[in-house]
Amino acid sequence: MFSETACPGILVCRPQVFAAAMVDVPTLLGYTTVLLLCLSLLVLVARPRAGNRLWLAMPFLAGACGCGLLIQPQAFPGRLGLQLGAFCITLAYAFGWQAIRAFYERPPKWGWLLLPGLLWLGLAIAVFGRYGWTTANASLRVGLVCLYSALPAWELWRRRKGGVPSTGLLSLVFWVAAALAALAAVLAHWLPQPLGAAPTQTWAVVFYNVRILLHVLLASALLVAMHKEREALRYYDDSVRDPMTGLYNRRFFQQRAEEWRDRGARRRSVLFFDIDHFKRINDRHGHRLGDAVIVLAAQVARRSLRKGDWIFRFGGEEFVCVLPDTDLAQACALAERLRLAFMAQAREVEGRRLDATISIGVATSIGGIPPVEALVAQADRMLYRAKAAGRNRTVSSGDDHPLRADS
Ligand code: GH3
Ligand code: MG
Ligand code: MG
Repeated sequence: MFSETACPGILVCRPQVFAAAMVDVPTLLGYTTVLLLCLSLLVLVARPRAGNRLWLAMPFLAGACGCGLLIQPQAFPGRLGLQLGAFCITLAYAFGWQAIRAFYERPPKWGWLLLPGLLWLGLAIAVFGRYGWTTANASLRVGLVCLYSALPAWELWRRRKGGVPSTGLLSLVFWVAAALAALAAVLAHWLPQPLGAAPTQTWAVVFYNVRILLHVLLASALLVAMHKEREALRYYDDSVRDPMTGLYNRRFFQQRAEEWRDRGARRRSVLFFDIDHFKRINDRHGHRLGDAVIVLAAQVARRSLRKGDWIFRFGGEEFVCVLPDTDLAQACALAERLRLAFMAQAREVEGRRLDATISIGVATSIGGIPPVEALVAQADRMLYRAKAAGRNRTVSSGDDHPLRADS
C-alpha cells in the first residue's frame, strides 16, 4: 500500500521493514483514526451545551479524515489520496488553533486556517511532486505544523497571567510541539519519513504516531481542564459578587479579610458609606429607581477610587471600600472626591429630581495596624457620626468633627 515513491514528503514506508519490526503502519494509523473519531464524538456528546463544541471536535475529525486517507490512498488517483491525507492532518493542527481561539470566544480566521494548507497542497501536486523536491515538500508541510502549534502556544502564553491554571501548561505543550516541528523542518533532508524526506525507518513512524497521540491527548485533556476551571471560576465569581452592582459582596469581604490577616500587617484605610434618606427615595419614587440609585453609587465609587482599591456592597445601600497603603489624609481626600461625584451625578436620575447624597465614615490605622474588620467597625462608627451630624458629609477617625459638610 505504501511505497517509497508513492508520495514524497508524506507517510511512505517499506512494508518489509515493518514486517520485520512487527509494526504495521496501516494498523497504527487505524488505531489513531478510531481514537480521533472517538474523541470527536466524546466532545460532541459530553459537552452538548458548550457553544464552541464544534471547534473542539473539528481537529479530531480532520485528523481522523487525514489518517483514514493515509490508510486508503487508493480511493484517489495517483498520489492525491496521500496528499489529501497530509492536508487534512495540517488542517487538524489549524483547527486545534481555532479551538483555542474559540475558548476565548474569538471568531475563526478562515484565511489563516485554510490558505497555508491549500498553498502547500497546490505546490505538492503541481511542483514538488513533478520535480521530485521531496525535502522542500517535507519542510513546508512540517513548517505548517510548526506554525499551527506556535499560534495557539502564543495565544495561550499571553493569557497565562489572569487565566485559568491550566493555560500555561497547555501553552507549554504547544510550544514543545512547535519546537519539535521547527527542528524537523530544518532537518527534513536527513530525517526519515514521515518526520522528514529521507527514506522511512520504523522508529520515525512510531515516533511520529506517538508524538501526535501524546499531543492530542495532552492538549484535549488540558483544554477540557481549562473549560472546567473556567466554569468553576464563574460559579465562584457569581458567589462572591452582588448581581445588581457587580461589586464584591460581604462574603468575599470576609474571605479577603482572612487572607489579609494571614499575609501580615499592612497599612490601609477603610471608607464606609451609605446613601442618605434612602427609604424616602424608595417610598417616593419606587424600588426600581431606588435600585438605579444603588447602581449609580457603585459606578461612582468604581470611578472615584483607584485601581488597587477594593469596593464591597455590604448590605442594601451600604458600601465598604478598602484602600491599601493609604494614610488618613489620602483616604479623606478620596472620600470627599467620591461624595462630591455622587452628589453631582445623583442630582437627577432617570429624569427624576432626587438630590441624593451619601455620608462617609473613614478609618485608618494610627499607631499599630489593626485587622481590617476593626477598621470597618471604626469606619461604621464614623458613619454613624456623619449621619448624626446632618448627613452628606465625611467624618474620619482622625478628628472628632466632620471633615467637611455640605460643600
Ligand atoms: P439614613 O440616611 O439614616 O441612612 O436613612 P435611610 O432611609 O437610608 O435608612 P437605611 O439606611 O436604614 O435604609 C435602608 C433601606 O434600603 C431599607 C431598605 O428598604 C432599602 N433597601 C435595601 N436594599 C435595597 C435594594 O436592593 N433596593 C432598594 N430599592 N432598596 C433597598
Ligand atoms: Mg441609608
Ligand atoms: Mg443603610
